[in-house]
Amino acid sequence: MTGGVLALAGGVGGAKLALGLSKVLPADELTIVVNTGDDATFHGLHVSPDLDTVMYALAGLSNNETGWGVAGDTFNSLGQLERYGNPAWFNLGDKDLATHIRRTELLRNGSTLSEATGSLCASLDIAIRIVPMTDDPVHTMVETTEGELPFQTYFVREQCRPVTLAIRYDGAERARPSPGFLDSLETASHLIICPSNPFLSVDPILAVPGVRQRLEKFAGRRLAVSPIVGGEAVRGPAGKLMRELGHEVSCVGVARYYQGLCDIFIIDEVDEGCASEIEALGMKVHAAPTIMQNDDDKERLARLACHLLGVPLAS
Ligand code: FO1
Repeated sequence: MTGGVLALAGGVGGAKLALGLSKVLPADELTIVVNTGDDATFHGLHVSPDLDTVMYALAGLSNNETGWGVAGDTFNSLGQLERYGNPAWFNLGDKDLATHIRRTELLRNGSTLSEATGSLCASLDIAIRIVPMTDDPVHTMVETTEGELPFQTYFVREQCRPVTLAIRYDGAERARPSPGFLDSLETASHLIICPSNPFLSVDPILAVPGVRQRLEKFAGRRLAVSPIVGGEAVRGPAGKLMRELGHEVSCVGVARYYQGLCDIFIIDEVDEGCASEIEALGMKVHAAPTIMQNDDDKERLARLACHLLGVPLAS
């Protein structure tokens, strides 16, 4: 028994390692804290894409081709909504819509986002604690050469095409960490930063007041996995964004960003040559295969992360 593992996740890469961790750790030893800066309202419904991506992964419902949404979903409701004149560029499937209807109903009836998430997870038989970074509204806004865009507009409707000038997290300054996050910050003995986009998925979590300072002073060991492999993002716009924001697109660039938050950094085996540069930043480096194509890959990387941290695994 340890104080448990606190994992920070967002997006598809984060959900993959979160699934691996859920397979190798006892359920009461893992809390997954998820980015909510990507949350948006579509058709009057509260959509929490990163929470759902993690939730569907742990429930075995994930669409493995896209990484988001529900496997085998249909899009009849979206087609009908489009006929009524609603924008349909954000692909919400029929089963996925049920999640957003239920979440919105719970929120309207007074539940917090943490409570709504707990209720959805219980219905999907997920024993692991999945919590939003905050119950307060935070919206990632992308300042581009074409004006400031809400995250999903930039990411999905515009396909990350406009040049990014800056990112801000609207509402973050007034947000408080969710109760589950606060509890884990106080009790966890190990921290894992999943291979999520540092700017779009991890930074909004760090922007919640007090979080960065607590993680800088975190008593236990801290490990991060690079989402950049061979100078490119494993998926998504991390590489393009990093370049546009003036960061070096490499695992070294990510390590620099996590300096002071991370003691052990896992880089992909193809980046082994970068190890000494990262070690000079004060981190121990471990090179290993990090591309997670199937469940075995996810479990293997999770085992490695726990082994490097000295976390006992579920027997
Ligand atoms: N990402 C896309 O690229 N296109 C989509 O149409 C899309 C729909 C979607 C629906 C539900 C959901 O939970 C996620 C969805 N995503 C889609 C992913 C979403 O944009 C995430 O915020 C990103 O993966 C970043 O983490």
